[in-house]
Amino acid sequence: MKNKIALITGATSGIGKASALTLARNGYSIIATGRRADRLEELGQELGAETAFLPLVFDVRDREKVLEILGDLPEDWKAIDVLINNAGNAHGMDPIQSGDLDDWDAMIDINVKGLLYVSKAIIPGMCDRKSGTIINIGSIAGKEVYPNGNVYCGSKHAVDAITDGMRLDLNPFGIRVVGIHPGLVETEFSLVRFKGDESRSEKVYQGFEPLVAQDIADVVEFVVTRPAHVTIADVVVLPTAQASATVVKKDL
Ligand code: NDP
Ligand code: 8X3
Repeated sequence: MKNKIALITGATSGIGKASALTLARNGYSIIATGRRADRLEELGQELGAETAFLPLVFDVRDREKVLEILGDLPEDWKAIDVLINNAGNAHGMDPIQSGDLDDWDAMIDINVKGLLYVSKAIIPGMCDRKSGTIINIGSIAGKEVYPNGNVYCGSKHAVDAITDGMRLDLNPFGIRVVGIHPGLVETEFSLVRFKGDESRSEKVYQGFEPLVAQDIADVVEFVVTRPAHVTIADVVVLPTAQASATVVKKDL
């Protein structure tokens, strides 16, 4: 039988990469995207020869490129069963009065508009086939707002609302739409947020046991292995030390 196909955006690190490796272990053929071609090549090597692998290098902000590349997939790769809209990051963590416009553009353009461009390219095929699973990676920042989180939280609240909207509109087509909303996961996320400042990013995860990318990939695995009549619609996943976006029990 032909393998199912999963497309994972932002598979060059963190949650996306762990999800790609996990779905490959579940027999999926993998389309992995990101801007760093060398990282996608490494992922291909980790996946090994037994996994069919299609790496695609593009920036999700580039609307024309997204539509061109995803609109022209090789014939064998067109029937995508699982789309994981994962590419995203926070940029900066400043109060609203001194926030950087470039950071705001990046978060809205990547986390919200990028997710929409990719979805626009993939959803019509799922509608034609009347099947598919879309997993949008939101955040606890899409359920709550925390000080200095302003625009990142706004972008993830948008992801939460768009996920609910997709579920409503795609209901006639039997497409499953899932929101996964992690709390603190130790990945490259904080390094990006703090623009490569390792001492600042490491502090985010000190004094408690954060989630790791595989914890979220495990949820992805659970979601896609449910029978077709089951949609895990909305999941918040927190480290046990975290009770909310702002309450984290730290032993420092
Ligand atoms: P990482 O920084 O480790 O991974 C981010 C991924 O997104 C990378 O593969 C990166 O690829 C990709 N990406 C970023 N910008 C772009 C872009 N413009 N175009 C294409 N790809 C892009 O972080 P995480 O794994 O933690 O983040 C994954 C998702 O999880 C994000 O949406 C994030 O908001 C969310 N999240 C993370 C949490 C955390 O605490 N870590 C908690 C809650 C949600 P490349 O740089 O190669 O383009
Ligand atoms: C990432 C988790 O708490 O840094 O979305 O916003 S948090």
